Amino acid sequence: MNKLKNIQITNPIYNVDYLNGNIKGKSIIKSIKRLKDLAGIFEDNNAFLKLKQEEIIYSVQAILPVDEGVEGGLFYGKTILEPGKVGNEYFMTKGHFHKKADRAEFYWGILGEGVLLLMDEERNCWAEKMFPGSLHYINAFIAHRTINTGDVQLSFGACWPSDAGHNYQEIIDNGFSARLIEVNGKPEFVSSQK
Ligand code: S6P
Ligand code: ZN
Repeated sequence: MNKLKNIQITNPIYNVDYLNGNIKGKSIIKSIKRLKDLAGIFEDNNAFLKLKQEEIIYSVQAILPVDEGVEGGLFYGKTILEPGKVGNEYFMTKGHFHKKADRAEFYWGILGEGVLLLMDEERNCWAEKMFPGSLHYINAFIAHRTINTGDVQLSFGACWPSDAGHNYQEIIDNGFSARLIEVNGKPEFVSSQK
């Protein structure tokens, strides 16, 4: 047996804190969405305007090991979505199709409880429950949005192809065809024109 002294065992470039999903390591990017960045996505605009526009609704940490748009790489992210409502509609992410619409994605629940709202290109919606340990395969051509239905932060992880990109415009223009609102303390879907 020949000893291979030139192969070192090094520490990984990235680490994940398994208690809260926080990512640690080189060049991790962070983006924040405040209420004012979500204008037009909630149904009740009067209720929207009464809330503090600077309030942080969600933040995303992400590892982008290759440039956005490069084919063959993967991105890894963690989102924290605050609890709260605009009128009776739960706080939610903007939601998107992928720009390269044939790209899929994984989500997994880390902390809190919520709902993953999914919609196909014919605007049919369905939803999956999110909780610590839930795992969600988001197929290609499916729009995805997360909704915090709990009283504490909803944290979840995501992994998606580096060339997927984001098509937010379709959702800004037409929304999802369903909205999740609180009725008698419980989440209920209602139809949405936008
Ligand atoms: C990226 C992945 C997530 C979301 C994040 C915020 O493909 O789906 O990291 O970007 O949860 O949601 P949104 O809809 O504002 O991008
Ligand atoms: Zn996505």
